[in-house]
Amino acid sequence: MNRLFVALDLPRYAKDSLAVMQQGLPDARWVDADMLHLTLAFLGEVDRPTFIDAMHGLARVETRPFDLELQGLGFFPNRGAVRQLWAGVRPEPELERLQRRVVRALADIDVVVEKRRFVPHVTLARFRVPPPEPRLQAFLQRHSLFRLPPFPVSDFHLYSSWLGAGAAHYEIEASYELVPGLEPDAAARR
Ligand code: 2AM
Repeated sequence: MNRLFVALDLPRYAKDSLAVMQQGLPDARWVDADMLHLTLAFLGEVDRPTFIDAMHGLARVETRPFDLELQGLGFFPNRGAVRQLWAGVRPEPELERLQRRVVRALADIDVVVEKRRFVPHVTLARFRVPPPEPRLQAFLQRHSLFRLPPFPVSDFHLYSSWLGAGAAHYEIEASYELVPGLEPDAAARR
């Protein structure tokens, strides 16, 4: 069995800029800078034939390259004890379209991913014990203006995830180019 997910990788400067923020919250399990990514779909544990089907199915996803801008911070859940801290994304229709097509391509091979609304984010830290409220507020205030220059997204990846004793380790299994020059109207119909 393989634990799989589909995600965007981030350029080096974005990972490095996010890593600068990864301090100042007690009991945070910070995601290793090299592992930072934006998840489009989580497949979970799948068997080998499904893995192969997913690899081929994702190759049929067609969307145009786009620019992505990371901005703002948020938490999951947004009410109650904080479990996850993340960097947000400026709304980008092409990203939403890509995510829908990835989910559809997976549905075509009978892989059903979570039905929850897509909230694009880059997880920075997870918490077993939520940080004290004043520390959280101080952290938010310090980074209230967080925003990175946009960067081009020209591909997405199928990742496998290895949960060891320490932090999770992710590996790219397959990569898929986004296709420039797709007619906006034709793209919108799909
Ligand atoms: P995250 O982006 O919110 O951290 C590998 O675990 C990736 O798949 C992580 O980026 C994680 O989300 C995402 N993911 C989505 N749903 C998940 C789930 N139910 N269990 C574990 N990871 C999930």
